Amino acid sequence: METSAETAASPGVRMEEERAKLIVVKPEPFNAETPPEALAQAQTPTASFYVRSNHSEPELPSATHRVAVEGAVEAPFTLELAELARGPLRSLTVTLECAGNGRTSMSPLPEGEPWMQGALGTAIWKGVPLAEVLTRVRLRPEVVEVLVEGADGQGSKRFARSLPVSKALHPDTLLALEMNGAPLTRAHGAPVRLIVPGWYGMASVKWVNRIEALTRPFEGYYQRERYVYDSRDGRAPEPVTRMRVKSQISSPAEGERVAPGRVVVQGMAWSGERRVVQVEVAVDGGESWQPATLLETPRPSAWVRWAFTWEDAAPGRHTLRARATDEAGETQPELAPWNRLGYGNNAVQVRVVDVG
Ligand SMILES: Nc1nc2c(c(=O)[nH]1)N[C@H]1C(S)=C(S)[C@@H](COP(=O)(O)O)O[C@H]1N2
Ligand SMILES: [Mo]
Repeated sequence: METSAETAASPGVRMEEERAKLIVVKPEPFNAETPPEALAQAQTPTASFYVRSNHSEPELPSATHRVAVEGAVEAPFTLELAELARGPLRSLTVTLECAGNGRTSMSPLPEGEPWMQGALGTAIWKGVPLAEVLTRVRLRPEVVEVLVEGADGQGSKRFARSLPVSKALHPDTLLALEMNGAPLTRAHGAPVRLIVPGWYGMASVKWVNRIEALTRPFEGYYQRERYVYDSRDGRAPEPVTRMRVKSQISSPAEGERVAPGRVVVQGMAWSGERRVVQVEVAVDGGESWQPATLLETPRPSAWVRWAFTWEDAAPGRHTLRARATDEAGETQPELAPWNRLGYGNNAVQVRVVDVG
């Protein structure tokens, strides 16, 4: 491949431009939120899609990068990306939410990155089902989990996560090569990342380096010390897995002043691998919840957008709240269970709106 000085310089410039479209939470390792105006779109543009990285971003050579597939398998092999790109390829619209999204509204404030509500985004991911690769290596019957390791972090802090065999073999669990119709960017895991639809973002390992079939549950740092609900009440910490049912108001925006009369309230709602079946809106506190309209056919693992017409908004300050319910009947709580690391905050949010 030819690399001129000009093309070698442009990725850096592009990265600067892209980072300007995010709200920086930490410059290094780079962590940033999706800005509210980008969350108002059906799909989140890559340049505005939140970035959550526990370590500095590795720069992997996309042309020569390989993924070892090994462990308790009959036929281990080393996967070349060109081979992976030949498919079978699948494209899926998937919402990713960081488990720590909304942490700053938990009380007492837990430790961890101070995410507001922007560690969230929806993209179209294209890749090969992990199941294709696992079928090829032939898992031994005693395999209980599949470990996927990233190329970031050192020693025991190497970023690695395991999945139960059933989730690893699910046809929607992808080794993704593309995001929103273009090759993955470095920040989002180039050249190959896992996408685990319906689970909080930590499961979707970026910069995949190695895949290992395990005969015992994985006990690594990012499996046992992080991404666990530790309620500190003496019970064993529970692993963080699927995204809890949640909704968000995108319009009116925070601090926006709206004209009196008819106000269209819009937002989105999602719930792990489940479909959202209902969104309700309450104006001015209390228990008077009214149904919103779902604007799309709800799909599993992706947010659905909704709208609600607020008739006769009177001058003055008002509050708006949205509450989603999924097909299993699970509804957002007023207060999410507190936990030491501040994960899974799906509490109903309050939007304050000034009318007039
Ligand atoms: N290798 C690696 N993969 C990772 C992480 C990481 O730190 N290292 N962070 C995880 C977390 S916590 C989240 S929320 C998602 C974020 O994906 P994004 O940065 O593409 O939005 O990546 C996950 N995959
Ligand atoms: Mo995360």
